[in-house]
Amino acid sequence: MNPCKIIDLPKISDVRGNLTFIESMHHIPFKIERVYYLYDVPGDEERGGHAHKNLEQLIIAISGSFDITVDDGIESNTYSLRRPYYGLYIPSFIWRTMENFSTSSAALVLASKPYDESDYYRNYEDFIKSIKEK
Ligand code: T46
Repeated sequence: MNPCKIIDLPKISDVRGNLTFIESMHHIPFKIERVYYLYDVPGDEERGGHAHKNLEQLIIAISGSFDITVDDGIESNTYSLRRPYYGLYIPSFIWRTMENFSTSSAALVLASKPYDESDYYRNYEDFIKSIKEK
Protein backbone atom coordinates (compact mmCIF):
# COMPACT_ATOMS: atom_id res chain seq x y z
CA MET A 1 0.00 0.00 0.00
CA ASN A 2 1.30 3.45 -0.93
CA PRO A 3 2.41 5.08 2.37
CA CYS A 4 2.43 8.61 0.92
CA LYS A 5 -0.65 10.71 1.48
CA ILE A 6 -2.10 14.12 0.84
CA ILE A 7 -2.50 16.05 4.08
CA ASP A 8 -5.13 18.79 4.12
CA LEU A 9 -3.96 21.81 6.09
CA PRO A 10 -6.05 24.37 7.96
CA LYS A 11 -7.10 27.37 5.88
CA ILE A 12 -8.37 30.50 7.60
CA SER A 13 -10.12 32.75 5.11
CA ASP A 14 -11.46 36.28 5.46
CA VAL A 15 -11.70 39.35 3.26
CA ARG A 16 -7.93 39.89 3.66
CA GLY A 17 -7.16 36.55 2.06
CA ASN A 18 -6.09 33.14 3.36
CA LEU A 19 -3.80 31.91 6.10
CA THR A 20 -2.54 28.34 6.47
CA PHE A 21 -0.48 27.05 9.38
CA ILE A 22 1.29 23.78 10.22
CA GLU A 23 2.15 22.45 13.67
CA SER A 24 4.59 19.58 14.24
CA MET A 25 2.98 16.37 15.49
CA HIS A 26 -0.46 17.85 14.97
CA HIS A 27 -0.97 18.42 11.27
CA ILE A 28 2.07 16.36 10.28
CA PRO A 29 3.39 13.20 11.98
CA PHE A 30 6.94 14.47 12.65
CA LYS A 31 8.89 17.26 14.32
CA ILE A 32 10.14 19.83 11.82
CA GLU A 33 13.93 20.15 11.99
CA ARG A 34 14.59 21.73 8.60
CA VAL A 35 12.77 23.83 6.05
CA TYR A 36 13.95 24.35 2.47
CA TYR A 37 12.35 25.47 -0.76
CA LEU A 38 12.79 24.94 -4.46
CA TYR A 39 12.09 27.86 -6.78
CA ASP A 40 12.96 29.21 -10.23
CA VAL A 41 12.92 25.61 -11.48
CA PRO A 42 12.77 25.62 -15.31
CA GLY A 43 9.61 23.95 -16.61
CA ASP A 44 11.54 21.23 -18.41
CA GLU A 45 13.76 20.31 -15.45
CA GLU A 46 13.34 17.43 -13.01
CA ARG A 47 14.29 17.44 -9.33
CA GLY A 48 14.53 14.65 -6.80
CA GLY A 49 15.48 11.28 -8.22
CA HIS A 50 16.39 9.79 -4.87
CA ALA A 51 15.04 8.21 -1.69
CA HIS A 52 15.85 8.62 1.99
CA LYS A 53 16.75 6.09 4.66
CA ASN A 54 15.24 7.98 7.59
CA LEU A 55 13.81 11.29 6.44
CA GLU A 56 10.11 12.19 6.46
CA GLN A 57 8.91 15.23 4.54
CA LEU A 58 5.86 17.26 3.66
CA ILE A 59 6.02 18.96 0.26
CA ILE A 60 3.71 21.88 -0.49
CA ALA A 61 3.19 23.84 -3.70
CA ILE A 62 3.38 27.17 -1.91
CA SER A 63 3.07 28.85 -5.32
CA GLY A 64 2.18 27.51 -8.76
CA SER A 65 2.15 23.78 -9.43
CA PHE A 66 4.30 20.74 -10.10
CA ASP A 67 3.97 16.95 -10.16
CA ILE A 68 5.58 14.45 -7.79
CA THR A 69 5.90 10.76 -8.60
CA VAL A 70 6.50 8.52 -5.60
CA ASP A 71 7.67 4.93 -5.89
CA ASP A 72 7.92 2.50 -2.97
CA GLY A 73 9.61 -0.17 -5.08
CA ILE A 74 6.29 -1.90 -5.78
CA GLU A 75 4.00 0.76 -7.18
CA SER A 76 4.34 4.35 -8.26
CA ASN A 77 1.79 7.16 -8.01
CA THR A 78 1.84 10.70 -9.34
CA TYR A 79 0.37 13.65 -7.45
CA SER A 80 -0.23 17.10 -8.87
CA LEU A 81 0.35 19.71 -6.20
CA ARG A 82 -1.29 23.01 -7.08
CA ARG A 83 -2.62 24.70 -3.94
CA PRO A 84 -0.87 25.86 -0.73
CA TYR A 85 -3.45 24.39 1.67
CA TYR A 86 -2.44 20.77 1.24
CA GLY A 87 0.82 18.88 0.98
CA LEU A 88 2.18 15.47 0.14
CA TYR A 89 3.56 13.49 3.07
CA ILE A 90 6.50 11.28 2.04
CA PRO A 91 7.98 8.88 4.62
CA SER A 92 11.37 7.20 4.29
CA PHE A 93 12.15 4.58 1.61
CA ILE A 94 10.22 6.32 -1.15
CA TRP A 95 11.87 7.21 -4.46
CA ARG A 96 10.57 10.62 -5.58
CA THR A 97 10.85 12.69 -8.72
CA MET A 98 9.42 16.16 -9.29
CA GLU A 99 8.63 17.65 -12.69
CA ASN A 100 6.34 19.95 -14.70
CA PHE A 101 7.11 23.00 -12.58
CA SER A 102 4.88 25.89 -13.63
CA THR A 103 6.23 29.42 -14.09
CA SER A 104 6.91 31.11 -10.71
CA SER A 105 6.20 27.90 -8.82
CA ALA A 106 7.81 27.19 -5.46
CA ALA A 107 7.96 23.98 -3.41
CA LEU A 108 8.10 24.38 0.34
CA VAL A 109 9.56 21.30 2.04
CA LEU A 110 9.26 20.55 5.76
CA ALA A 111 11.74 17.88 6.83
CA SER A 112 12.10 15.75 9.95
CA LYS A 113 15.91 15.92 10.09
CA PRO A 114 18.82 18.20 9.20
CA TYR A 115 20.51 17.70 5.85
CA ASP A 116 22.62 14.54 5.74
CA GLU A 117 24.00 13.27 2.44
CA SER A 118 24.51 9.78 3.91
CA ASP A 119 20.73 9.50 4.32
CA TYR A 120 20.23 9.51 0.51
CA TYR A 121 19.85 6.70 -1.98
CA ARG A 122 20.79 8.46 -5.21
CA ASN A 123 20.97 5.26 -7.25
CA TYR A 124 17.66 3.51 -8.03
CA GLU A 125 19.17 0.00 -8.11
CA ASP A 126 20.71 0.51 -4.63
CA PHE A 127 17.30 1.69 -3.39
CA ILE A 128 15.51 -1.39 -4.77
CA LYS A 129 18.20 -3.68 -3.35
CA SER A 130 17.82 -2.15 0.10
CA ILE A 131 14.02 -2.54 -0.04
CA LYS A 132 14.42 -6.24 -0.85
CA GLU A 133 16.84 -6.65 2.07
CA LYS A 134 14.43 -4.97 4.52
C1 T46 B 1 13.89 15.97 -1.73
C2 T46 B 1 13.50 16.93 -2.79
C3 T46 B 1 12.05 17.28 -2.72
C4 T46 B 1 21.88 21.05 1.08
O1 T46 B 1 23.07 21.42 1.27
N1 T46 B 1 20.97 21.15 2.10
C5 T46 B 1 19.67 20.75 1.95
O2 T46 B 1 18.88 20.85 2.92
C6 T46 B 1 19.25 20.20 0.70
C7 T46 B 1 17.82 19.74 0.49
C8 T46 B 1 20.18 20.11 -0.30
N2 T46 B 1 21.47 20.54 -0.11
C9 T46 B 1 22.41 20.47 -1.23
C10 T46 B 1 22.74 19.08 -1.71
C11 T46 B 1 23.06 19.29 -3.16
O3 T46 B 1 24.42 19.65 -3.30
O4 T46 B 1 21.82 21.14 -2.34
C12 T46 B 1 22.20 20.49 -3.56
C13 T46 B 1 20.96 20.12 -4.36
O5 T46 B 1 20.27 19.07 -3.66
P1 T46 B 1 19.43 17.94 -4.43
O6 T46 B 1 20.05 17.63 -5.71
O7 T46 B 1 19.24 16.81 -3.46
O8 T46 B 1 18.03 18.69 -4.67
P2 T46 B 1 16.66 18.08 -5.16
O9 T46 B 1 15.76 19.23 -5.41
O10 T46 B 1 16.85 17.10 -6.24
O11 T46 B 1 16.09 17.26 -3.89
C14 T46 B 1 15.68 17.96 -2.74
C15 T46 B 1 16.06 17.19 -1.49
O12 T46 B 1 17.47 16.91 -1.53
C16 T46 B 1 15.33 15.90 -1.34
O13 T46 B 1 15.48 15.41 -0.03
O14 T46 B 1 13.10 15.15 -1.29
O15 T46 B 1 14.27 18.13 -2.79
